[in-house]
Amino acid sequence: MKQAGDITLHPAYSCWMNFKTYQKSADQSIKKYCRFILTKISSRVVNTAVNELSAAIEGIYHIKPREISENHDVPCIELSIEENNSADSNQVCGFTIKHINEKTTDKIVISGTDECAVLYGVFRFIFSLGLGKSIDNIQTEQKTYNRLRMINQWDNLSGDIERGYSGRSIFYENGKITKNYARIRDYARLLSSVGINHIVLNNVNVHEEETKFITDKYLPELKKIAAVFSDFGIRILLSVNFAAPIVLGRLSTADPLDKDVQRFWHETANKIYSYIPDFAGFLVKADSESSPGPYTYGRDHAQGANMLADALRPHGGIVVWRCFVYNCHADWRNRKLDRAKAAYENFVPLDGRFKDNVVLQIKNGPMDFQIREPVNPLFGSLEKTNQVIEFQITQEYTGHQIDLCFLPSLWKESLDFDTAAKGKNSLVRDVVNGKLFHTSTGGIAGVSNIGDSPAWTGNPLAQANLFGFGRLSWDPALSCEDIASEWATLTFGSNVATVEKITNMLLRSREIYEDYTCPLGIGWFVNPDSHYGPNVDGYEYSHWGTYHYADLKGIGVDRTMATGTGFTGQYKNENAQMYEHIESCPENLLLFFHHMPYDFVLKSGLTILQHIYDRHFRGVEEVVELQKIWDSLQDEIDPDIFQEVRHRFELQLKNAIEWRDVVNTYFYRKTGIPDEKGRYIYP
Ligand code: GCV
Repeated sequence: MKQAGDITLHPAYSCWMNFKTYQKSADQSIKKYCRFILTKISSRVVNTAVNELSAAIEGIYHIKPREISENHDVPCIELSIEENNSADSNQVCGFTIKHINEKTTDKIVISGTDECAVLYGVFRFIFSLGLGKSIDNIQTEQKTYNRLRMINQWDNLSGDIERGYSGRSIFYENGKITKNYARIRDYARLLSSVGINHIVLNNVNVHEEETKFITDKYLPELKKIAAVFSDFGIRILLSVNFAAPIVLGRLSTADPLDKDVQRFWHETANKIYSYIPDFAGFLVKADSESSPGPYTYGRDHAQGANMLADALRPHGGIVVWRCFVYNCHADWRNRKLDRAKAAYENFVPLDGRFKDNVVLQIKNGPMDFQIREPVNPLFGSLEKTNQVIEFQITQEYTGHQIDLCFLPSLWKESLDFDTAAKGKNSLVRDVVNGKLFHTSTGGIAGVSNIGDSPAWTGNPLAQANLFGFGRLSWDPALSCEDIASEWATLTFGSNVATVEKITNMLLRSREIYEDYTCPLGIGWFVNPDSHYGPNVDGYEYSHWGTYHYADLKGIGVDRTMATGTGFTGQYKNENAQMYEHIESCPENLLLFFHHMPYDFVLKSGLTILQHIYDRHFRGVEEVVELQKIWDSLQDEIDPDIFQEVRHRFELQLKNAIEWRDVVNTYFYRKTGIPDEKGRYIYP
């Protein structure tokens, strides 16, 4: 029974599945099928599907459907597994929704390749009601693009979330695993509704106590959480500490070639599977930002990952091994050093050496989740290695869920990038799903943006990023427009003008954020540690020089083969040439690849300096516009959500003004070059 003050009553809690909103959109032509749910399958996930369907029908049409297992020739919704495919474990997960109307039969059939696919089909059907589809246009056939559609929680046992901006962890509290199963269940439901099928439950930075997650001390509790996710077709992984054999006090080494170390991991895997039979595997951050790894023992990352893979193999588990490995920063004394080159240099030599149950997890860009980066050149360069692309849903460098920043715009750019690895149309999305190089598995991973805030994501509009991540991981060919408008309709109802306004705000937001922060691909103007707000020279790794090399005359990093770090050479021919030359380098990445004089004239006819000034002014003006559009929606949006978002826009405007002032003043002081419009400092 829900009580007043119950967080589940908060208007933003149900996210894109608010059936009160759906009531207004749902088409009446479907109602007659909703009295009966016919299914002959009995499984936990299909039970979930039946329950979800019943709850939706009740919430939308106020009908309590009856579950039947025999066909009584009454209009109904039937759930089934497609017969030919159910035994084929390599079958790509997919579902169809059909309307069958012949002789005595008039029903909607939702059939899937397996039980999880049935659940996805049911959620899609429920979305269709929220989108106002009628019986005439409800039919669809969908197959997922990616086997791995994975969320990474950066939650710590303390209840803190690394780079979390939505409150505390829903999984951990004060050094304990919570028993917050109802909330965790609601999260599982949200994730499953957009097609997520894996979740890593703890931070990739594994601290001492979390290292014990793989022991009897924590496995009984983790097993319960795994069971909640399992009901929604989601398998769990754990981040593990490569040095666990030492930290747990069993051995004096973590050397992957040591027999005792290998035995330790085999025994550990056996133990984990005895608790959690559908455990999916390990996520590992090794030799990165103080995490231990195989380099300590003179071994390489293939040896490290394969040792863990061998331990998991008997149980069908995988090792997801991160490529975020670097050991240098910007250095004014040696400008040939380049952190951007590190992932490629560490991993390309190992291509072909990873076991087939190892998947490399590669950040979308070569640096670290900046507002604009080129695609990581590892994509297209690893031909014999399973890969997933890692995105950050949480807004570490993109506004902390205070500022509006619709990230599918950024992710699409990476997924649609043509690596040219096998000629034209060698898209990143086909590299990671395994199609291009015929690798056995792959997909998309995203660092979660949720916490215990009533709206899950702090800013209710940041829910669009979680939704968009799920939708893209299911189908990366979807357009940002479709994702944004679908989310807006499901969340706020089908009023066309409202949906258009919100869709528009979302689609513009990434560029607006870029305008008032770091234009032209330069990045790294942020405050140290927090990574929010401007501090042009302040990034924490600026001991030997800033990442932007701004001096009296110019700004940017020369990453060319001819005179710079040589990073451009990590791309395949056409792309290497495109980035190498100033004329062909996309302007929005110009300063990522080239050190340029401030008075260089861009295609717009403006100098770089003028462009930086103008964009910072424009960014602020655009935030004011976003505010106005939001204000115009006051009568359309739930008052609590409206005020919450309104408050965030006030903070965003403050932030944008600060960015404009700090950045423009910095360059004014630095360059002393007069601005043509006399606009160094605004009134
Ligand atoms: C989990 C960046 C972040 C760190 C994060 C790291 C990573 O450096 O600032 O908080 O650590 O990326 O992705 O491992």
